[in-house]
Amino acid sequence: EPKPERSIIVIGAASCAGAPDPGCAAGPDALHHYEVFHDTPLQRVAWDAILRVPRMPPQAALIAVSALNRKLAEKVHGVLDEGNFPLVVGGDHSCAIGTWSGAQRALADRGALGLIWIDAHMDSHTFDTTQSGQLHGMPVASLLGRGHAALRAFGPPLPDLRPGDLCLIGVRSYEAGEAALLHQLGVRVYTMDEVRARGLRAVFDEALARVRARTAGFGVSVDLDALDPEEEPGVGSPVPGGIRCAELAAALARLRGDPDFIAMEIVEYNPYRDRDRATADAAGAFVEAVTPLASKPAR
Ligand code: EXY
Ligand code: MN
Ligand code: MN
Ligand code: MN
Repeated sequence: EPKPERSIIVIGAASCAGAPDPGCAAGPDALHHYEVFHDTPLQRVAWDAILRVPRMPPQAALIAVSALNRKLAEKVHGVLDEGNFPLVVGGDHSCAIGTWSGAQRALADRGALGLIWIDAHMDSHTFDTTQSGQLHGMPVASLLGRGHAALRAFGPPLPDLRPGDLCLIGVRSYEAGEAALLHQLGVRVYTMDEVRARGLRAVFDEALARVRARTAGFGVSVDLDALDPEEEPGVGSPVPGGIRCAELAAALARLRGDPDFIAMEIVEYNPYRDRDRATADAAGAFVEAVTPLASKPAR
């Protein structure tokens, strides 16, 4: 008989330890308060990690973020092993190390993980190239195996994310060091200029083909600062220009129910910078886009 519909299990990662701006630690609570996700059989809020200490010195942040990501990886792995769909809600983007390590661990014996990373930034700094020292600028380098040892030092060694299984979409703010790393590794970066020239749909379809080609499953990491801060200002690191919410929601809706689409992440929501809940509404549109239609909650 048909497989039972997967439940979306919302996992809060309320941490700002990887970012200069503490506002995003309130992200999960605010989105839950705004009823962006619903307590229905298809959407359950399962776990909320709190790490609300802003502006830690780098060494302390490293320890704190690594501890949070260890728990987050276990949580994501468990949700996938139950046959459900983890939706991680940040918090700053350093939580991605936990989210996608957990996904890799769940896939381990079946194959590699593919990842589409939607972001105004590259998040690909190492400790050698970063200028800010902020950990939310490093998760991609870490997942590619170039991160600080302390960020990956949990559980049995994981395979690195393979450069050919990763695509970035929406990039319009980065530094030379991280661009050089992605270029050297051959990671496909679809800049915001390319998205504007070709349209998000064409870029998204091409990225999908890439992250599916040689993997056992793939995920999507949505940094809300990929959107246009004119429309959705509620993020920690806004950059002018950006992806239109409706276009991204339409792209995500095409993934609904796709068995190879195994997890999603929505991060960097800063409620204190939001205006008329526009950014919270965008996050809600992305959650709805991937939520199975059966028993859709009445809004
Ligand atoms: N590239 C800059 C840095 O490394 O500090 C800005 C990083 C912003 C990261 C946000 C989560 O995308
Ligand atoms: Mn990011
Ligand atoms: Mn397992
Ligand atoms: Mn970003």
